Amino acid sequence: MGRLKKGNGQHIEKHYRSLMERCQVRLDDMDRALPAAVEDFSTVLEERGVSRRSFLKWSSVMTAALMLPPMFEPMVAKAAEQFNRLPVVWLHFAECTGCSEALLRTSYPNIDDILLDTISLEYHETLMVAAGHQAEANLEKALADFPGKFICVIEGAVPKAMDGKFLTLGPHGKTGLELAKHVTSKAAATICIGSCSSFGNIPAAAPNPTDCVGIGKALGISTVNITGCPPNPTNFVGTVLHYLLFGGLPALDALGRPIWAYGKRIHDCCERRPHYDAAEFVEEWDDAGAKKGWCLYKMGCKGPYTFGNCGHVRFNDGMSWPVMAGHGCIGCTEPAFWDTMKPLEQPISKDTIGGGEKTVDTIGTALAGIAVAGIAVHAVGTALVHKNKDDK
Ligand code: FSX
Ligand code: SF4
Ligand code: F3S
Repeated sequence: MGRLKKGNGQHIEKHYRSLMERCQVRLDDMDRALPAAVEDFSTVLEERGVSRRSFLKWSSVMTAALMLPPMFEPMVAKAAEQFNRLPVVWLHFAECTGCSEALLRTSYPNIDDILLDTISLEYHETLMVAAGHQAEANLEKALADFPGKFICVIEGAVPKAMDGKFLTLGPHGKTGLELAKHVTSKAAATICIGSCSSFGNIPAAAPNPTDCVGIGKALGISTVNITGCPPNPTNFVGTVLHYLLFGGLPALDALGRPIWAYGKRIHDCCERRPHYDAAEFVEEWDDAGAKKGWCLYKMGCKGPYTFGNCGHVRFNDGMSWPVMAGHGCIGCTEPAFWDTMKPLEQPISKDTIGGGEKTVDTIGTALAGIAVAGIAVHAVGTALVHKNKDDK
Protein backbone atom coordinates (compact mmCIF):
# COMPACT_ATOMS: atom_id res chain seq x y z
CA MET A 1 0.00 0.00 0.00
CA GLY A 2 2.82 2.34 1.03
CA ARG A 3 4.68 1.51 -2.20
CA LEU A 4 1.56 2.16 -4.21
CA LYS A 5 1.13 5.59 -2.61
CA LYS A 6 4.79 6.41 -3.25
CA GLY A 7 4.39 5.32 -6.85
CA ASN A 8 1.34 7.52 -7.24
CA GLY A 9 3.19 10.48 -5.75
CA GLN A 10 6.04 9.99 -8.21
CA HIS A 11 3.59 9.69 -11.08
CA ILE A 12 1.86 12.95 -10.10
CA GLU A 13 5.19 14.74 -9.70
CA LYS A 14 6.31 13.48 -13.13
CA HIS A 15 3.03 14.66 -14.60
CA TYR A 16 3.44 18.14 -13.14
CA ARG A 17 7.11 18.33 -14.20
CA SER A 18 6.20 17.55 -17.81
CA LEU A 19 3.29 20.01 -17.57
CA MET A 20 5.75 22.65 -16.33
CA GLU A 21 8.09 22.01 -19.24
CA ARG A 22 5.20 22.35 -21.67
CA CYS A 23 4.14 25.48 -19.93
CA GLN A 24 7.62 27.01 -20.13
CA VAL A 25 7.79 26.35 -23.88
CA ARG A 26 4.33 27.84 -24.29
CA LEU A 27 5.19 31.00 -22.35
CA ASP A 28 8.37 31.48 -24.42
CA ASP A 29 6.38 30.97 -27.64
CA MET A 30 3.79 33.48 -26.48
CA ASP A 31 6.56 35.94 -25.65
CA ARG A 32 7.68 35.80 -29.27
CA ALA A 33 4.21 35.66 -30.82
CA LEU A 34 2.21 38.24 -28.87
CA PRO A 35 2.25 41.88 -29.92
CA ALA A 36 4.33 44.20 -27.72
CA ALA A 37 2.56 45.61 -24.67
CA VAL A 38 1.33 49.19 -24.82
CA GLU A 39 2.38 49.50 -21.17
CA ASP A 40 4.84 47.27 -19.34
CA PHE A 41 2.89 45.41 -16.65
CA SER A 42 5.52 45.88 -13.92
CA THR A 43 5.45 49.63 -14.57
CA VAL A 44 1.64 49.61 -14.37
CA LEU A 45 1.77 47.83 -11.01
CA GLU A 46 4.36 50.28 -9.72
CA GLU A 47 2.28 53.26 -10.86
CA ARG A 48 -0.75 51.85 -9.03
CA GLY A 49 1.21 51.33 -5.84
CA VAL A 50 1.22 47.51 -5.98
CA SER A 51 4.45 46.09 -4.59
CA ARG A 52 6.25 43.13 -6.16
CA ARG A 53 5.57 41.26 -2.93
CA SER A 54 1.78 41.78 -3.26
CA PHE A 55 1.96 40.66 -6.89
CA LEU A 56 3.78 37.47 -5.93
CA LYS A 57 1.26 36.84 -3.17
CA TRP A 58 -1.55 37.25 -5.69
CA SER A 59 0.26 34.83 -8.07
CA SER A 60 0.38 32.23 -5.35
CA VAL A 61 -3.36 32.61 -4.57
CA MET A 62 -4.22 32.41 -8.28
CA THR A 63 -2.01 29.32 -8.72
CA ALA A 64 -3.91 27.57 -5.94
CA ALA A 65 -7.26 28.73 -7.36
CA LEU A 66 -6.30 27.17 -10.71
CA MET A 67 -5.63 23.89 -8.84
CA LEU A 68 -1.91 24.01 -9.68
CA PRO A 69 0.85 23.16 -7.20
CA PRO A 70 3.10 25.97 -5.85
CA MET A 71 5.91 25.14 -8.32
CA PHE A 72 3.75 26.90 -10.97
CA GLU A 73 3.72 30.26 -9.17
CA PRO A 74 6.53 31.88 -11.23
CA MET A 75 4.77 30.78 -14.42
CA VAL A 76 1.42 32.18 -13.34
CA ALA A 77 3.26 35.45 -12.61
CA LYS A 78 4.82 35.37 -16.07
CA ALA A 79 1.43 34.64 -17.71
CA ALA A 80 -0.03 37.62 -15.82
CA GLU A 81 2.74 39.78 -17.29
CA GLN A 82 1.65 38.64 -20.77
CA PHE A 83 -2.04 39.23 -20.06
CA ASN A 84 -2.19 42.74 -21.52
CA ARG A 85 -0.59 41.55 -24.77
CA LEU A 86 -3.33 39.07 -25.69
CA PRO A 87 -5.68 40.66 -28.26
CA VAL A 88 -9.33 40.55 -27.20
CA VAL A 89 -12.45 41.33 -29.23
CA TRP A 90 -15.41 41.88 -26.90
CA LEU A 91 -18.94 41.74 -28.31
CA HIS A 92 -22.18 42.88 -26.68
CA PHE A 93 -25.58 41.45 -27.43
CA ALA A 94 -28.82 41.22 -25.38
CA GLU A 95 -27.83 42.02 -21.80
CA CYS A 96 -27.55 44.77 -19.18
CA THR A 97 -23.76 45.35 -19.43
CA GLY A 98 -23.55 44.43 -15.75
CA CYS A 99 -20.80 41.95 -16.63
CA SER A 100 -18.52 44.68 -18.05
CA GLU A 101 -19.44 46.88 -15.10
CA ALA A 102 -18.53 44.15 -12.62
CA LEU A 103 -15.29 43.38 -14.41
CA LEU A 104 -14.00 46.77 -15.34
CA ARG A 105 -15.17 49.11 -12.59
CA THR A 106 -14.10 48.93 -9.02
CA SER A 107 -13.31 51.41 -6.28
CA TYR A 108 -10.41 49.43 -4.82
CA PRO A 109 -8.69 47.73 -7.74
CA ASN A 110 -6.80 44.55 -6.90
CA ILE A 111 -4.50 42.75 -9.30
CA ASP A 112 -7.40 41.05 -11.14
CA ASP A 113 -8.89 44.48 -11.76
CA ILE A 114 -5.58 45.94 -12.92
CA LEU A 115 -5.20 43.04 -15.36
CA LEU A 116 -8.69 43.73 -16.70
CA ASP A 117 -7.99 47.47 -16.87
CA THR A 118 -4.95 46.88 -19.04
CA ILE A 119 -6.42 44.10 -21.20
CA SER A 120 -5.69 44.66 -24.89
CA LEU A 121 -9.21 45.38 -26.07
CA GLU A 122 -9.16 45.69 -29.83
CA TYR A 123 -12.92 46.22 -29.88
CA HIS A 124 -15.46 46.75 -27.07
CA GLU A 125 -18.72 48.44 -28.00
CA THR A 126 -19.41 50.12 -24.67
CA LEU A 127 -15.86 51.28 -23.94
CA MET A 128 -14.43 52.34 -27.28
CA VAL A 129 -14.64 55.90 -28.52
CA ALA A 130 -15.24 54.92 -32.15
CA ALA A 131 -18.78 54.57 -33.48
CA GLY A 132 -20.50 53.63 -36.76
CA HIS A 133 -18.24 53.01 -39.76
CA GLN A 134 -15.09 53.68 -37.75
CA ALA A 135 -16.05 51.06 -35.14
CA GLU A 136 -16.78 48.53 -37.85
CA ALA A 137 -13.42 49.28 -39.50
CA ASN A 138 -11.68 48.76 -36.13
CA LEU A 139 -13.31 45.38 -35.76
CA GLU A 140 -12.35 44.25 -39.26
CA LYS A 141 -8.79 45.47 -38.68
CA ALA A 142 -8.51 43.44 -35.46
CA LEU A 143 -9.79 40.31 -37.24
CA ALA A 144 -7.32 40.85 -40.09
CA ASP A 145 -4.37 41.65 -37.78
CA PHE A 146 -4.84 38.71 -35.41
CA PRO A 147 -6.53 35.86 -37.32
CA GLY A 148 -6.87 32.80 -35.08
CA LYS A 149 -4.90 34.60 -32.37
CA PHE A 150 -7.39 36.73 -30.49
CA ILE A 151 -9.86 35.74 -27.81
CA CYS A 152 -13.49 36.56 -28.56
CA VAL A 153 -15.39 37.49 -25.41
CA ILE A 154 -19.16 37.69 -25.71
CA GLU A 155 -21.49 39.38 -23.26
CA GLY A 156 -25.22 38.88 -23.77
CA ALA A 157 -27.57 36.40 -25.41
CA VAL A 158 -28.52 36.43 -29.11
CA PRO A 159 -32.13 36.66 -30.28
CA LYS A 160 -32.92 34.12 -32.98
CA ALA A 161 -36.52 35.06 -33.78
CA MET A 162 -37.16 36.94 -37.06
CA ASP A 163 -33.76 35.83 -38.37
CA GLY A 164 -32.08 37.60 -35.46
CA LYS A 165 -33.51 41.02 -36.38
CA PHE A 166 -34.46 41.84 -32.78
CA LEU A 167 -30.79 42.78 -32.33
CA THR A 168 -28.87 44.61 -35.03
CA LEU A 169 -25.57 46.48 -34.72
CA GLY A 170 -23.41 48.87 -36.68
CA PRO A 171 -23.88 50.92 -39.84
CA HIS A 172 -24.85 47.87 -41.92
CA GLY A 173 -27.39 46.62 -39.40
CA LYS A 174 -25.74 43.22 -38.93
CA THR A 175 -27.67 40.91 -36.65
CA GLY A 176 -26.07 39.65 -33.46
CA LEU A 177 -26.20 36.17 -34.99
CA GLU A 178 -24.26 37.27 -38.09
CA LEU A 179 -21.69 39.19 -36.09
CA ALA A 180 -21.18 36.37 -33.58
CA LYS A 181 -20.63 33.86 -36.37
CA HIS A 182 -18.28 36.19 -38.26
CA VAL A 183 -16.07 36.96 -35.25
CA THR A 184 -16.03 33.60 -33.46
CA SER A 185 -15.04 31.79 -36.68
CA LYS A 186 -11.77 33.76 -36.66
CA ALA A 187 -11.04 33.59 -32.91
CA ALA A 188 -8.61 31.29 -31.09
CA ALA A 189 -11.37 30.68 -28.55
CA THR A 190 -14.69 32.11 -27.46
CA ILE A 191 -15.35 32.97 -23.85
CA CYS A 192 -18.93 33.71 -22.87
CA ILE A 193 -18.87 36.16 -20.03
CA GLY A 194 -21.97 36.02 -17.85
CA SER A 195 -24.99 33.76 -17.81
CA CYS A 196 -26.69 35.59 -20.73
CA SER A 197 -24.13 34.70 -23.39
CA SER A 198 -23.59 31.33 -21.73
CA PHE A 199 -27.19 30.17 -21.45
CA GLY A 200 -29.61 32.91 -22.56
CA ASN A 201 -30.46 33.85 -18.98
CA ILE A 202 -32.71 36.87 -18.32
CA PRO A 203 -33.15 37.88 -22.00
CA ALA A 204 -34.27 34.27 -22.56
CA ALA A 205 -36.60 34.15 -19.53
CA ALA A 206 -40.14 32.89 -20.20
CA PRO A 207 -41.95 33.64 -22.45
CA ASN A 208 -38.82 34.65 -24.41
CA PRO A 209 -40.59 36.31 -27.37
CA THR A 210 -37.28 37.09 -29.14
CA ASP A 211 -36.10 33.46 -28.84
CA CYS A 212 -32.89 34.48 -27.11
CA VAL A 213 -30.30 31.74 -26.55
CA GLY A 214 -26.69 31.44 -25.45
CA ILE A 215 -23.86 31.64 -28.01
CA GLY A 216 -22.94 27.95 -27.96
CA LYS A 217 -26.53 26.96 -28.73
CA ALA A 218 -27.06 29.73 -31.30
CA LEU A 219 -23.94 28.91 -33.33
CA GLY A 220 -23.39 25.24 -32.52
CA ILE A 221 -19.87 25.92 -31.22
CA SER A 222 -18.05 25.11 -27.99
CA THR A 223 -17.63 28.08 -25.69
CA VAL A 224 -16.09 28.49 -22.28
CA ASN A 225 -18.83 29.75 -20.03
CA ILE A 226 -17.89 32.09 -17.19
CA THR A 227 -21.35 32.14 -15.68
CA GLY A 228 -22.87 34.41 -13.08
CA CYS A 229 -25.10 37.44 -13.34
CA PRO A 230 -22.64 39.09 -13.14
CA PRO A 231 -19.68 36.68 -13.05
CA ASN A 232 -16.68 37.01 -10.78
CA PRO A 233 -13.66 38.76 -12.41
CA THR A 234 -11.30 36.15 -10.91
CA ASN A 235 -12.97 33.39 -12.91
CA PHE A 236 -12.42 35.24 -16.17
CA VAL A 237 -8.84 36.24 -15.33
CA GLY A 238 -7.95 32.68 -14.26
CA THR A 239 -9.37 31.23 -17.48
CA VAL A 240 -7.33 33.63 -19.64
CA LEU A 241 -4.21 32.88 -17.57
CA HIS A 242 -4.82 29.18 -18.15
CA TYR A 243 -4.93 29.84 -21.88
CA LEU A 244 -1.64 31.77 -21.72
CA LEU A 245 -0.02 29.03 -19.64
CA PHE A 246 -1.16 25.94 -21.51
CA GLY A 247 -2.28 27.11 -24.94
CA GLY A 248 -5.70 25.70 -24.20
CA LEU A 249 -8.68 26.36 -22.06
CA PRO A 250 -9.28 24.65 -18.72
CA ALA A 251 -11.31 21.48 -18.34
CA LEU A 252 -15.00 22.25 -18.38
CA ASP A 253 -18.06 20.75 -16.75
CA ALA A 254 -21.03 19.53 -18.77
CA LEU A 255 -22.27 23.13 -19.03
CA GLY A 256 -19.00 24.53 -20.39
CA ARG A 257 -17.90 26.08 -17.08
CA PRO A 258 -14.27 25.79 -15.93
CA ILE A 259 -14.18 23.10 -13.26
CA TRP A 260 -11.54 24.94 -11.23
CA ALA A 261 -14.07 27.73 -10.64
CA TYR A 262 -17.44 25.96 -10.85
CA GLY A 263 -16.60 22.46 -9.59
CA LYS A 264 -18.17 22.89 -6.15
CA ARG A 265 -21.58 23.87 -4.82
CA ILE A 266 -22.11 27.26 -3.22
CA HIS A 267 -23.60 25.29 -0.29
CA ASP A 268 -20.30 23.42 0.24
CA CYS A 269 -18.17 26.54 0.65
CA CYS A 270 -20.62 28.67 2.61
CA GLU A 271 -19.74 30.14 5.98
CA ARG A 272 -23.36 29.61 7.11
CA ARG A 273 -23.17 25.86 6.45
CA PRO A 274 -22.64 24.85 10.12
CA HIS A 275 -26.00 26.52 10.84
CA TYR A 276 -27.65 24.54 8.05
CA ASP A 277 -26.22 21.36 9.53
CA ALA A 278 -27.49 22.38 12.98
CA ALA A 279 -30.94 23.24 11.51
CA GLU A 280 -30.55 26.90 12.52
CA PHE A 281 -32.47 28.82 9.89
CA VAL A 282 -33.40 32.46 9.36
CA GLU A 283 -37.22 32.44 9.31
CA GLU A 284 -37.85 36.10 8.54
CA TRP A 285 -35.70 38.93 7.24
CA ASP A 286 -34.13 40.67 10.20
CA ASP A 287 -35.16 38.09 12.84
CA ALA A 288 -32.77 36.99 15.60
CA GLY A 289 -31.36 34.21 13.36
CA ALA A 290 -30.63 36.73 10.61
CA LYS A 291 -28.69 38.84 13.09
CA LYS A 292 -26.71 35.76 14.17
CA GLY A 293 -25.83 34.84 10.56
CA TRP A 294 -27.88 31.61 10.44
CA CYS A 295 -28.60 29.66 7.25
CA LEU A 296 -30.78 31.33 4.59
CA TYR A 297 -32.24 28.13 3.13
CA LYS A 298 -35.78 28.84 4.35
CA MET A 299 -35.48 32.37 2.88
CA GLY A 300 -34.98 30.80 -0.54
CA CYS A 301 -31.20 30.35 -0.72
CA LYS A 302 -30.42 28.24 -3.81
CA GLY A 303 -26.83 27.52 -2.74
CA PRO A 304 -27.56 23.77 -2.54
CA TYR A 305 -28.42 23.66 -6.27
CA THR A 306 -25.80 26.09 -7.54
CA PHE A 307 -22.18 25.63 -8.59
CA GLY A 308 -19.60 28.37 -8.12
CA ASN A 309 -16.78 29.67 -5.96
CA CYS A 310 -18.49 32.88 -4.74
CA GLY A 311 -17.95 32.02 -1.06
CA HIS A 312 -14.22 31.49 -1.68
CA VAL A 313 -13.26 34.31 -4.00
CA ARG A 314 -16.06 36.76 -3.06
CA PHE A 315 -16.60 40.08 -4.88
CA ASN A 316 -15.19 43.63 -4.56
CA ASP A 317 -11.67 42.66 -3.66
CA GLY A 318 -12.80 39.76 -1.50
CA MET A 319 -15.03 42.00 0.59
CA SER A 320 -18.32 40.11 0.44
CA TRP A 321 -20.67 37.87 -1.52
CA PRO A 322 -24.48 37.53 -1.62
CA VAL A 323 -24.90 35.08 1.26
CA MET A 324 -22.42 36.99 3.44
CA ALA A 325 -24.38 40.18 2.70
CA GLY A 326 -27.52 38.54 4.11
CA HIS A 327 -29.48 37.38 1.05
CA GLY A 328 -29.66 33.81 -0.18
CA CYS A 329 -27.97 32.76 -3.40
CA ILE A 330 -30.43 33.04 -6.31
CA GLY A 331 -28.55 30.50 -8.43
CA CYS A 332 -27.24 32.99 -10.98
CA THR A 333 -24.52 30.68 -12.35
CA GLU A 334 -27.06 28.03 -13.41
CA PRO A 335 -28.95 27.77 -16.73
CA ALA A 336 -32.36 29.49 -16.80
CA PHE A 337 -32.07 30.37 -13.10
CA TRP A 338 -34.63 33.16 -13.50
CA ASP A 339 -37.29 30.56 -14.36
CA THR A 340 -36.05 27.44 -12.60
CA MET A 341 -34.94 28.88 -9.24
CA LYS A 342 -38.11 30.84 -8.54
CA PRO A 343 -39.56 31.81 -6.15
CA LEU A 344 -36.23 33.48 -5.37
CA GLU A 345 -37.03 34.20 -1.71
CA GLN A 346 -38.69 30.91 -0.87
CA PRO A 347 -37.37 27.35 -0.98
CA ILE A 348 -38.09 25.55 -4.25
CA SER A 349 -40.11 22.94 -2.41
CA LYS A 350 -41.35 23.31 1.13
CA ASP A 351 -41.11 19.50 1.48
CA THR A 352 -37.34 19.77 1.57
CA ILE A 353 -37.32 21.88 4.75
CA GLY A 354 -36.71 19.85 7.88
CA GLY A 355 -36.01 16.70 5.87
CA GLY A 356 -34.02 19.05 3.63
CA GLU A 357 -30.55 17.79 4.32
CA LYS A 358 -31.08 14.44 2.69
CA THR A 359 -32.80 15.89 -0.35
CA VAL A 360 -30.34 18.73 -0.74
CA ASP A 361 -27.29 16.54 -0.36
CA THR A 362 -28.66 13.92 -2.73
CA ILE A 363 -29.08 16.64 -5.35
CA GLY A 364 -25.57 17.90 -4.61
CA THR A 365 -24.00 14.47 -4.98
CA ALA A 366 -25.73 13.89 -8.30
CA LEU A 367 -24.64 17.28 -9.60
CA ALA A 368 -21.10 16.86 -8.30
CA GLY A 369 -20.74 13.82 -10.55
CA ILE A 370 -19.77 16.21 -13.33
CA ALA A 371 -16.66 17.42 -11.50
CA VAL A 372 -13.30 15.63 -11.86
CA ALA A 373 -10.10 15.51 -9.84
CA GLY A 374 -7.66 18.41 -10.10
CA ILE A 375 -4.96 16.61 -12.03
CA ALA A 376 -7.28 15.93 -14.98
CA VAL A 377 -8.18 19.60 -15.06
CA HIS A 378 -4.91 20.41 -16.78
CA ALA A 379 -4.22 17.13 -18.50
CA VAL A 380 -6.86 17.80 -21.16
CA GLY A 381 -6.35 21.53 -21.39
CA THR A 382 -4.95 21.88 -24.88
CA ALA A 383 -7.75 19.97 -26.53
CA LEU A 384 -10.30 22.57 -25.58
CA VAL A 385 -9.57 25.56 -27.76
CA HIS A 386 -12.67 25.52 -29.84
CA LYS A 387 -13.22 25.41 -33.53
CA ASN A 388 -16.51 26.14 -35.18
CA LYS A 389 -18.12 22.85 -36.10
CA ASP A 390 -17.91 23.66 -39.80
CA ASP A 391 -14.20 24.59 -39.59
CA LYS A 392 -11.53 22.15 -40.55
FE1 FSX B 1 -26.38 39.06 -18.35
FE2 FSX B 1 -24.07 40.62 -18.47
FE3 FSX B 1 -26.52 39.37 -15.95
FE4 FSX B 1 -26.24 41.64 -16.91
O1 FSX B 1 -23.74 41.62 -19.72
S1 FSX B 1 -25.22 37.90 -16.97
S2 FSX B 1 -28.02 40.32 -17.37
S3 FSX B 1 -25.25 40.96 -15.05
O2 FSX B 1 -24.76 42.10 -17.78
O3 FSX B 1 -25.07 39.51 -19.53
FE1 SF4 C 1 -25.25 28.75 2.87
FE2 SF4 C 1 -27.49 28.87 1.49
FE3 SF4 C 1 -26.39 26.49 2.01
FE4 SF4 C 1 -27.54 27.92 3.97
S1 SF4 C 1 -28.56 26.98 2.15
S2 SF4 C 1 -25.56 26.86 4.06
S3 SF4 C 1 -27.04 29.99 3.37
S4 SF4 C 1 -25.54 28.11 0.74
FE1 F3S D 1 -24.83 34.23 -7.99
FE2 F3S D 1 -25.34 32.72 -5.90
FE3 F3S D 1 -22.90 33.51 -6.37
S1 F3S D 1 -26.59 34.38 -6.69
S2 F3S D 1 -23.17 35.51 -7.29
S3 F3S D 1 -24.12 32.15 -7.65
S4 F3S D 1 -23.86 33.31 -4.40
